[in-house]
Amino acid sequence: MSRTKDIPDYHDRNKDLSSKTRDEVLHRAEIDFEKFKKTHTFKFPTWLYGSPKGKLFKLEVEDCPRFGDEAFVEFDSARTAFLSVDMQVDFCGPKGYVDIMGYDTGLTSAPIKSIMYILEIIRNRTDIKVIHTREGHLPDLSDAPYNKILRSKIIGDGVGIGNIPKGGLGRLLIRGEKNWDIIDDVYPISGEYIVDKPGKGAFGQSNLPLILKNLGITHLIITGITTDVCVHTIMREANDNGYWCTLLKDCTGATDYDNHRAAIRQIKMQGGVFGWISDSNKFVSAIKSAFTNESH
Ligand code: C5J
Repeated sequence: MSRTKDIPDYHDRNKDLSSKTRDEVLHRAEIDFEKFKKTHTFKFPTWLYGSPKGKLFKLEVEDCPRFGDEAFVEFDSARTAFLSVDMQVDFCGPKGYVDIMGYDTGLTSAPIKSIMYILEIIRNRTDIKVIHTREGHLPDLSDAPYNKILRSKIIGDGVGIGNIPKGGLGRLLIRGEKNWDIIDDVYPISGEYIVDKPGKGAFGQSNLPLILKNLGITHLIITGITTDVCVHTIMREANDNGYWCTLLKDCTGATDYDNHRAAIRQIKMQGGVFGWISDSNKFVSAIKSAFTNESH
């Protein structure tokens, strides 16, 4: 890829790391490994990102590095984003896409209360950035792969992406329709970011990477639906791009409970193959002790 002096390289997501020598990175990994053995904490890497700009908070994570172990992750609040993935009527409401496919929206709406609780704390007490995503397509479906259109029509018994179900609010998964929008309970407020994406992931075909980079984000708290599809895809993409990801397990849900549990378990493998698992109570405790010195 050619670069000019005047054009910033927005795609260089590992700029911080690439400015270090390989020897330095390997040396730091040795130091941080020794620190982890003593503290069971993934310290915020100031050598990589610089001094904290907000408050440091320390979150307990589950089953790390092995099942049954307990560890902690340090976050700089100013470099942390809270992601609420696809909390749309289409995925958790009546006559939405998931409902029309015949799945139990009781499972996908289960995390709403926990997400509301966390959002209130973040909005009122912290400088953590909030980013919402929405999955959806252009009205002419020009951004929808044919395989997705066809499969959705088959599973919906003739009513798929772009169709209006009987008694429904609008065309399934189409941008601008009521069913496509985020549910009122967790609707974005002024100052928060909304990312629209045609796919399950958000790093290939949306402006999420640019927003994260421009905000200087290093760590993500991930919530939303569904655990095994969009949430997992985004977490995997973010992890591959160097973001430190933590999923709050009670703030997510899937169309099948076993899939939800398996998706959580997959993340814990290999010492945290895509990041870490925590929950809303642990997160609120961490925030409260960092921002107000009161315990949960
Ligand atoms: C799905 C999503 N399940 N938001 N989308 O198709 O997880």
